[in-house]
Amino acid sequence: MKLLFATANAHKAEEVRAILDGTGIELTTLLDHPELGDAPETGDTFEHNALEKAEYVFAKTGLACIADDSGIEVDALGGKPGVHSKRFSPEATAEANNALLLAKLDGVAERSARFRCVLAYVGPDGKRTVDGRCEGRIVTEPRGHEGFGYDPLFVPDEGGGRTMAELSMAEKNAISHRGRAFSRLPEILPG
Ligand code: ITT
Repeated sequence: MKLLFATANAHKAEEVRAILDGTGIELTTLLDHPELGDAPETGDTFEHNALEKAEYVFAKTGLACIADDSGIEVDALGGKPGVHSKRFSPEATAEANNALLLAKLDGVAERSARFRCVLAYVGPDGKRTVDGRCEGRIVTEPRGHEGFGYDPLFVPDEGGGRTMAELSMAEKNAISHRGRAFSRLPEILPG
């Protein structure tokens, strides 16, 4: 089956291709289709934004589409940055986002957090979502060079004390919010 994944994030696409390896599902992404432009994400929830991205691309192509909206929720910050994870800092780079998060948690002992991912399918037969999460905590110094985004700051409960950025992609996919959401992809595909 062919699916158009409404993402322009090359790291996400690489992770998801690895998760779906061997399933017979073939993905193209917005990086393969620059003519489709950027998918909008204007909502206050992961679910709204995941559906919005997939609906945008489905409306333009008529093809079966999926999208993932994801981010990190930090309990001491009332769940921020959440849906605004990508643009947490004015610079909106991973380095600046991570530096801002560490600054906001300076001296804070309660460092629990979670990654969340909502995966949406939109196709000729309708629209459906599933989600995945990964619980953990924020460290005080970045560690590791794998992955992307907030991975160097996040120690998953199941990672043996390593940050997400110290896990291989296969190890990350086995426990991550995205790995968990995409393991449920068959639930939302046409029967
Ligand atoms: P698309 O919308 O094009 O898919 P994006 O990067 O904008 O790509 P999101 O809107 O879902 O994706 O924002 C997710 C942000 O949350 C992302 O830019 C990272 O800052 C963070 N994030 C999400 N998943 C992550 C992961 O697995 N590891 C580290 N950071 C992650």
